[in-house]
Amino acid sequence: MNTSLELLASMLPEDADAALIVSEANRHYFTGFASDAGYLLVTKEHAYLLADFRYAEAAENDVIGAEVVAFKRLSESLNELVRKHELKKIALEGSGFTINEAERIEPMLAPASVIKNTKLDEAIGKLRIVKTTDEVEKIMKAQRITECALTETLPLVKEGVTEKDIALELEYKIRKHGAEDISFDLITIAGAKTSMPHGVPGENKVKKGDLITFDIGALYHGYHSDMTRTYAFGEITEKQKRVYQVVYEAQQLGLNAVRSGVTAGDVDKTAREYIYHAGFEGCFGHSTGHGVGLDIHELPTISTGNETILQSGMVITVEPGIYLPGEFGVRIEDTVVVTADGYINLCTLPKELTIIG
Ligand SMILES: [Mn+2]
Repeated sequence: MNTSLELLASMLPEDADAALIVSEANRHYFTGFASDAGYLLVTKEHAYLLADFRYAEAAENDVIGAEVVAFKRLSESLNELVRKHELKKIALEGSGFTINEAERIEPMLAPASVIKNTKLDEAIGKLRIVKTTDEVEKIMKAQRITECALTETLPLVKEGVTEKDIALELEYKIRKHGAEDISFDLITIAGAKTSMPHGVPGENKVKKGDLITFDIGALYHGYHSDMTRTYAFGEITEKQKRVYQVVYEAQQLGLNAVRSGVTAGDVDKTAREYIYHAGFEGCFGHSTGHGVGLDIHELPTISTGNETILQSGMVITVEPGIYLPGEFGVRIEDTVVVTADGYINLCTLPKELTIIG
């Protein structure tokens, strides 16, 4: 077994003698192997990655720390392993199995019974919440790719270009720079649409006086990056400038609050209160941030009252915003690694109000 599998084996919920994992992110996390389908069975001493014909050869090449079982009939292979290791209770990955899949898999594990609760997921969550150096490097690489792509795309943003054009150009450049995919559907929105935190790029054309929001990221070796910048296209109003300044300061204050030992809620509170006290209560309706890794949104959530204590090695975003429906919105987001006395910012593009076009 590799280190992460050994840790999981030592953290199995006390009543379980094995775990069955199905989600793509967790299979990837524990075996280093990315695939659309498969099952990972982890006992206290052994780990098996069960792959069907489509993935068996690639799995043999890439899986680290688990024995690859190329199965023809899942029920037969699973049952063989249950009997070989005399398994009695197998914890299912609650967030990975749908109810239907759990119903289907349960009889395949007989005579072992299954445990369906949140304990296994909590154990895995504890492992994944702190990133290894290798994971941080992949997120950083994804971020570098994103920054190159954005830097090359900004000069192409001209009056009359559509939001969709910008998104497509960015996606092309992100992939061209070596990402296997974009991190999520890129958000490149302009003008009044920026008041929608997750607006979808459409046929809306960029015009002078718009704010343009770029919430973008790349996927690199399974790891996501996440960054938001809001730029002014041409001259903007005093009100737009003021809102930008408040978000800019709130984001910096939020970052300043980050260090190991503080709670996630503390970081949220710092950014949120600044925005509310500046007169924008009710205009910041989402959490201040979230963890980033094999999933774009992971633990810890940087939200109101969350008492999760930040630890060195966590990778989180700090992304406050102000949204004025029908007018405009501003969000600024960095992804940072938590350290003992602060953070390392993985995002290096400037945040001072910048006029493009
Ligand atoms: Mn984000």
